[in-house]
Amino acid sequence: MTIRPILIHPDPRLKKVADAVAEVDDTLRTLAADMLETMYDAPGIGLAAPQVGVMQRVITMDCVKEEGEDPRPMVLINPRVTWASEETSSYEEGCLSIPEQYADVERPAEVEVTWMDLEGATQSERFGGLWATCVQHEIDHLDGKLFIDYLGSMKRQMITRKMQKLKRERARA
Ligand code: K1U
Ligand code: ZN
Repeated sequence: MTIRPILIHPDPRLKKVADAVAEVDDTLRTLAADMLETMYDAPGIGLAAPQVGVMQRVITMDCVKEEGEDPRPMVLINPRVTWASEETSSYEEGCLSIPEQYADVERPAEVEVTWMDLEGATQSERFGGLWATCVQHEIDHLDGKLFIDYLGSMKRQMITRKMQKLKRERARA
């Protein structure tokens, strides 16, 4: 397994719509394993394939927070929201592609998601709490959308400028 570099905003690949996966093969299994390792290493609770420069509809998640609770690594291929609650909830979101920036984002509090697993079987589950926030954040990545796109343009521009500066500094180091 390999830790892959995570793209930092602004990057054109983070604004593109990712392609649906046609079949699960060894390349996809390697991508999924690398994404889980990259996510845990970051550390993060989610990761979408475009964040590692792969334009395919694959996400990983593990939102287990409690110490002593078993981890729940999840790989979701071609995930789609099939139902969303009218009730919303607000969570202070972060993003591994926008380091050290956080903002409150309001989203449906519960969602039902259908996806293909690594065996090629269709799965469906209702998510709530942090899992619901995370799965929506990750599916947004597959559609070229970032959490800062929910903010006002002033705040978004300010964060984008900070990220441009961070990328310049990292390139010089
Ligand atoms: O997609 C990503 O960029 C990953 C992102 C997912 C996410 C976080 C918060 C709300 C919605 C989606 C992250 O994992 S940022 C890091 C983070 O939240 C975290 C890191 C370590 C422990 C706990 C949380
Ligand atoms: Zn993100």
